Amino acid sequence: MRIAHLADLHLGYRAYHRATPRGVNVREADVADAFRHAVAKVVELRPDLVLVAGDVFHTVRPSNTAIADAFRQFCVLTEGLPGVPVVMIAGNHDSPRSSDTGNILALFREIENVVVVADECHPVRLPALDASVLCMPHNALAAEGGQTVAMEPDPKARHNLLMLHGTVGGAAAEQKMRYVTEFGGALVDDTAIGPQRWSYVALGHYHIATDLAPNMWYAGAIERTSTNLWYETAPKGFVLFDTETGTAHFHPVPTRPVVDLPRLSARGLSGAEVDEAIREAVDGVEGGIAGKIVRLVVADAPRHVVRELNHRRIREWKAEALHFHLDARPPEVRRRAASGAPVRRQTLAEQVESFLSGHWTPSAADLTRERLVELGVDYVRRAEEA
Ligand SMILES: [Mn+2]
Repeated sequence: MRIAHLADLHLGYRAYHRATPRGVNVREADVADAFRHAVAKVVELRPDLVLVAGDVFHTVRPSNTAIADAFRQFCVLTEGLPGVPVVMIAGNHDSPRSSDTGNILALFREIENVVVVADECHPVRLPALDASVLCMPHNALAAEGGQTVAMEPDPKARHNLLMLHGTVGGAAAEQKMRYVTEFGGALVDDTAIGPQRWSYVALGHYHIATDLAPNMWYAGAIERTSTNLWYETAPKGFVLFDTETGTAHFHPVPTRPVVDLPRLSARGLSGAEVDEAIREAVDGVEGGIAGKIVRLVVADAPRHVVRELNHRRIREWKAEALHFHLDARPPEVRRRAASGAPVRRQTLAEQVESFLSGHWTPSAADLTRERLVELGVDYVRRAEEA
């Protein structure tokens, strides 16, 4: 049996306030394009089963464009693969906290051969394939009170598959995963999974395609939509696993180029010299920066040097790229008061709190400042702990 395993589609993801000629956010269109390519490739590969391991949508309330597009593509997928089951679970991004919100993925139940498991863990039996897929969506794993879910293969099925959306812990994960986790995921230990008991384990949540065992993969996202975009240097795509040979093949899909330029140091340089170093870095990008997502970290850049930079030129690069992030960072100094007593620098959480409480103006009327401060500080603390 050949299984196409996709995850973390994040349809409806938006960033950078740029629109296509049709008025769609450029990154939303990128993600939709990546999905279209993935669907076309899956159809071409003719698998026996398609698994989608959560975060089909980026939010619990995606735009109408994203919903319509997703519906159309799942129809293309199922019409291109007559009789092939498509089993999907919900991830943390598309699982509402309150059950009365209702899950948008339920819509896909209207498509023939699509099975959606949004809230509770249960096996999906596929008699035609003599297979059983134990589905563990985010809400079931993250349920309050630490509900323990038995992860047991079905002894009556020839092929037992496990599909879950969450962070897998254990020796292989510690060695292979480049960043600790996406926020908001449930944690599952790999010893609880026991990959040797399953024909295949399809994971979702971590956005970089990673094999935690020969038959246990994170398929990774199809575009760069994680909170750690700059870590996602590896190609995006999906996994095709063959249960007969026990082998997996990663199939990349085209994505928008992301360029994280080598970090510069402005130590001891004048504004004009830093300008020149930036220009060299930008000119060195093969094929130019047009339409790309670009970051350049300039370390040890004091405020007066940043002020002196050629901002007109920087604005031109910002206009040319889809996103040009000139990340100028001040020198790390231990400031001391006149008395010589050390002055404690504000922690990042304190800086976030004071910025959001005072300097920042809410960008939308329905934002609650207190809630935002609370979330901002919480995210920073969690990142520091991680
Ligand atoms: Mn995700």
